[in-house]
Amino acid sequence: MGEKKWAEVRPSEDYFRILNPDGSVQGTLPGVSHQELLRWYEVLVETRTFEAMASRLQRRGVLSVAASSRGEEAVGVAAAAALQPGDWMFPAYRQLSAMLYWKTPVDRVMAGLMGNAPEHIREHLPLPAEQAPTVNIMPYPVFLGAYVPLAVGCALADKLNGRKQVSLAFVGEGSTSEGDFHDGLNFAGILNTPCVIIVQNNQWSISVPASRQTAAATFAQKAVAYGLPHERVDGNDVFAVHDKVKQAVDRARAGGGATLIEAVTYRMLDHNSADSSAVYRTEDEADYWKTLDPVERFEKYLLVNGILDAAAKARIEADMEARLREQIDRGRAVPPTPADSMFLSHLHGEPGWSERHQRAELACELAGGNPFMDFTGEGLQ
Ligand SMILES: Cc1ncc(C[n+]2csc(CCOP(=O)(O)OP(=O)(O)O)c2C)c(N)n1
Ligand SMILES: [Mg+2]
Repeated sequence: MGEKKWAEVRPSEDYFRILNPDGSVQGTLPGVSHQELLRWYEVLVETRTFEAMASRLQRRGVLSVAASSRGEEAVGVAAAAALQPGDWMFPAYRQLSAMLYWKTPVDRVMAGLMGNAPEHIREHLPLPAEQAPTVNIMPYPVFLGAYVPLAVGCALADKLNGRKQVSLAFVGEGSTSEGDFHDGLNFAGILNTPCVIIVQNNQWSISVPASRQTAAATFAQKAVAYGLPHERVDGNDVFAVHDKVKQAVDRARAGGGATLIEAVTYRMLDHNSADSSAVYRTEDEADYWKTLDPVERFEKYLLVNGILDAAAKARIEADMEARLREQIDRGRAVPPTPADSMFLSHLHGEPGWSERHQRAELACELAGGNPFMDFTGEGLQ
């Protein structure tokens, strides 16, 4: 790409904010107890620490790929905290903080990152019912945007069955260019489904900046075309995110239908460990966003208001590393999922030609061959 880099067009700051970057407050704080705020803080530290550890493990070859939500962690935790037990959550790969808020076990997360199948993980890391997350957390599909119609359909099922549950989905701003996003929002509007869709606008979709993703001034305004209410919040402000998501969740639960919320934030690191953002974006951009760091901002607030002190902060950080190491080791101890389990768990009936072909390819690879170069086609007959 040489000298050519996309220039990030800094997003308009015409959004809802409560917590300023210096830790001071403007407007009214949502009513959240100090104990709950400390829980948010612990989840933020847990997310940041785990992702840093996972990144180190990726460099050592333990994980083949690792993605980070650094700089975006406030969106997940503050939105997830607006849910109630029994609700549904549809996260993508950058909402670890939302999953950890509802106590997704880290050993299972780790075993998943190692490439293990869910049913294999469940077998090797059993979870007593009383320790399971009380919010229903869906595994994320790799195909972007798919969570939106899934969440809308889930919300429709709850509505038709008279259940007072809400579905919360997260989608990256790049994924709003997928048809699924629009199909889902259209149904959400027409069918008045109890769901909240959050566009986590981190300014980048791998190497494509948000300004090249849409000609619309904001992602929030896309809701207008579907007849849905919308909000645009500072995604690096836990209070702003929580306030607006809570209102939307409460309205959905009361029969008021869906809401689209754009959370404006920034992907501080590479897209994932297979990417190098230095090729396509500039350092001064990252320097600017560093001044808006969501965790440091919230920490300042907690320290200044005496909710957290230096000793408690040090203790939380120290305990976190030790606790996570133990859980990561448990996840790593899960033996690899037998490769042919993909045929056993997900395919049914008599094997057709493509399954026979794939089984033969796998056998070739397991025997040390290269299925693309060495495969002669046995198994196809
Ligand atoms: C349907 C589909 N197209 C392309 C991809 C490849 N892909 C994976 S992540 C990504 C970028 C997504 O950007 P965004 O939605 O903004 O989410 P972010 O990574 O910034 O959190 C792409 C194109 C995919 N997984 N699914
Ligand atoms: Mg993005």
